[in-house]
Amino acid sequence: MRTQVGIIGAGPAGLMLSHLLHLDHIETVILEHRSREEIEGTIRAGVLEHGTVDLMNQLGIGRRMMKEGHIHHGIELQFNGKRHRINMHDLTGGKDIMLYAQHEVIKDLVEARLQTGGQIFFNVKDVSLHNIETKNPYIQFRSGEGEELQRIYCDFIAGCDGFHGPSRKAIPKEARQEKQKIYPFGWLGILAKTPPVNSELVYTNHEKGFALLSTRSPEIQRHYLQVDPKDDINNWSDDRIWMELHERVDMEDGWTIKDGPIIQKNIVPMRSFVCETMRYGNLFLAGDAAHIVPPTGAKGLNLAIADVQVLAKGLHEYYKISEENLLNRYAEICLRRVWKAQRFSWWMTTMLHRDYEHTPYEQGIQLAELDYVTSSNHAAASLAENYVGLPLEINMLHTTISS
Ligand code: FAS
Ligand code: PHB
Repeated sequence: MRTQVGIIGAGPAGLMLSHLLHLDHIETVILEHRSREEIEGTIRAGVLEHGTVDLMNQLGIGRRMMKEGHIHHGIELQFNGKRHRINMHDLTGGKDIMLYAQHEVIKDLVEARLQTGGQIFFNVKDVSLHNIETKNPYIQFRSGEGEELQRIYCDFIAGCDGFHGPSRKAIPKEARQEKQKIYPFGWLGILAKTPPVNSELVYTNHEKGFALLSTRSPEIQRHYLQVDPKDDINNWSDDRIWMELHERVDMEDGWTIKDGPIIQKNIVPMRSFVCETMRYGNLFLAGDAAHIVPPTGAKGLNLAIADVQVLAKGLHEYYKISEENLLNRYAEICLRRVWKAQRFSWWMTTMLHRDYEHTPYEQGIQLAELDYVTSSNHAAASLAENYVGLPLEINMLHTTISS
């Protein structure tokens, strides 16, 4: 089998890349080791930057998002029992975010790919990458359990297989520049059948730990609690979860969180990770395969989408005008955005989570940071512009190349 771009992973990065290249008449094949139902049922991200929303609409795949998603103009920060609104819309000259679940984005992208003849192999096994240093790499895989090994020869391989996928590991260790920070806390996330608890997201710093109140629909809410990442979810009964949420987010003015049936709960660890070797030969890494941010800044999904826009443009110029400059600068261009998102996600995480190793002095600094961000328009504007999404360098690059 042969194609132009072999893509490993049908997450937001792999599916969006495949669709962008399809619209540019560049052939792709996606290999995904889970089933369609599984990838369309994975509960993860919930916040889309304005740039991601614009792209979905530009590509004609935003209809359901605009119908079922919720535009939010701001977020709220809560500490010392008081709420403070960050009016992102006004602070950024009219930019907003969209609450639309990642698995809904996946459904829209899979449908768009399959409706336009996209090739997605689900449930593949034993995926491995070969000859990635050469101009003729190939991906080996089985189309199912016990099936014979097959090869897809391609010009380029896009490793969009997340943090635990084979692509990054195919790059020799000595050639990989990896930088990481592991946080001493994790998130317990729940889906609950209750009405919305607030019109915007609420990020809470509390002495017992961080809490985040988010939403999915008028019937389903998404909330998170800071917990020990090594804790077992079975130690967390629904009653204990609600008791902890009430303690952290209920306010002195009598506001209290609405509780109800919890339909899903899990604990995820938190890390910041960057593999600066986003290109190795004809292998390109995108999304979580190359970088992980703690979800406090709501950046992971949006970074994955930003990476593949840069890659799609580089491949456009390679195939359409035999220009390799952008492909050669892929890692450099993506890493500028990745490191800014790393900084913002690390900053939001350290400002809002309780680190029990912190001295009373460090706790004082943390609260001063929150006080400054919620009382200075300049500081609030910096948070807002990062949260709604920084401008995509690629658009600025475009002008320079054509002029
Ligand atoms: P993904 O991990 O999504 O996709 C990789 C795909 O590759 C998967 O489908 C996987 O099955 C497949 N794959 C793996 N190994 C393979 C193999 N060997 N062969 C074939 N296929 C293989 N981000 C935000 O922007 N906003 C948020 O609000 C947010 N909240 C989050 C909350 C939680 C609890 C978590 C865990 C993450 C959150 N994120 C958030 C981050 C998250 O959304 C990721 O950044 C995003 O899924 C990255 O997309 P991809 O890079 O496409 O990787
Ligand atoms: C979510 O809705 O899942 C969500 C929102 C904001 C975050 C992380 C997750 O920072």
